[in-house]
Amino acid sequence: MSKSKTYSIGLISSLTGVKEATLRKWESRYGYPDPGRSDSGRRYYSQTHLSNLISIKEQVDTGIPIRQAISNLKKSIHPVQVKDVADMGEVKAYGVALEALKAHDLELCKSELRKMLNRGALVECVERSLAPMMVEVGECWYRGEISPYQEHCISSLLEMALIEASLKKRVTQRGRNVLLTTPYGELHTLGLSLLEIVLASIGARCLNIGGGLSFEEVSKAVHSYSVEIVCISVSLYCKPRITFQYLAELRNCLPAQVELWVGGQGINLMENLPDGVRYCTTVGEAADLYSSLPNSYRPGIK
Ligand code: B12
Repeated sequence: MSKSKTYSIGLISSLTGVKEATLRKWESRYGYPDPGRSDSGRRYYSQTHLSNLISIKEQVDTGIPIRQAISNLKKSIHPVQVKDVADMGEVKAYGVALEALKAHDLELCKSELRKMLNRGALVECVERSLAPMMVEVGECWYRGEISPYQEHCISSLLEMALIEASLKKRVTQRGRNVLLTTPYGELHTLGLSLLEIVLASIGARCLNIGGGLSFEEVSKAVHSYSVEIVCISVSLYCKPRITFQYLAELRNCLPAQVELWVGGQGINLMENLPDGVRYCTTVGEAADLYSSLPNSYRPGIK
């Protein structure tokens, strides 16, 4: 049977900044969060719990009493589309790569990444193997199975494997100009690289400017390269309120005809998005959207 992505109480506490004891207290006093229990009685939390708890914590931080924050949540219809990060029951393709990383066998790790990228459809590989693998890397670090330097190693091995694969799979890029970046100060750029390889494979002319630039810089790049679509990747590191502000300001700087798409796990933590910003739950969805844009939509390309 397939099983959705779940989080332990420790990981939930680290991701939300709410102490484990406080989570248990809220549960017994206010009935929320309402985690599932494993056979051995350990609490496990869903992606929905994670996004709701981030929202509760934000409200509490602004002085709203916890009882009210929880009742607000129960009353509200949560507009965020919560997706399961991966169907962990089926995702096995990256197992060897992770074991090789843990055993310091970087050659094996590298060749496994290459194999994954050469096997089957690219979108499937990204969505079912590579992105879930990186999420699992985070959990391995959390459980103390790998050190931060190993997280850095696998990130750069994956970047290299993606570059190699995109050189091999190169198709003629006659499509739209797409700029890829992350919000200001955000250095989690692998989501961009994964999106880039998929969009480039269907002809998009991708300009991946990496992460951490201000929206003024992004906006300058958009003008200089006649960009038609701006893609922003938002990781769990991004604070929802700051990301909202960034996206709203960026939207304001961009010409109206330029599409602004967002994706990444961090979007699941946001209650809403500014007007004119489109959420793509997966790289596959972005590829479909890209292919469905009307031809008449295109502004002049340099
Ligand atoms: C790899 C990694 C790093 C690497 C990043 C390397 C790189 N080049 O990206 C390194 C080691 C550098 C790093 C640094 C840090 N990290 Co880090 N990192 C991770 C890790 C393990 C994986 C991130 C990742 O690549 N995810 C996979 C992405 C690709 O998946 P995804 O978001 O679901 O995206 C998919 C789709 O949504 C789509 N997509 C993504 N974006 C977009 C955009 C559009 C438009 C579309 C259409 C689609 C799309 O494509 C993907 C494929 O399907 C996460 C763990 C986690 N659970 O995320 C921690 C994590 C994000 N990091 C974390 C932290 C704390 C840090 C550091 C602060 C650590 C430190 N003390 O220095 C720094 C922060 C750096 C910064 N300023 O940004 C925390 C954040 C928690 C928090 N609430 O703050 C996490 C969650 C780890 C944890 N469990 O605590 N990190």
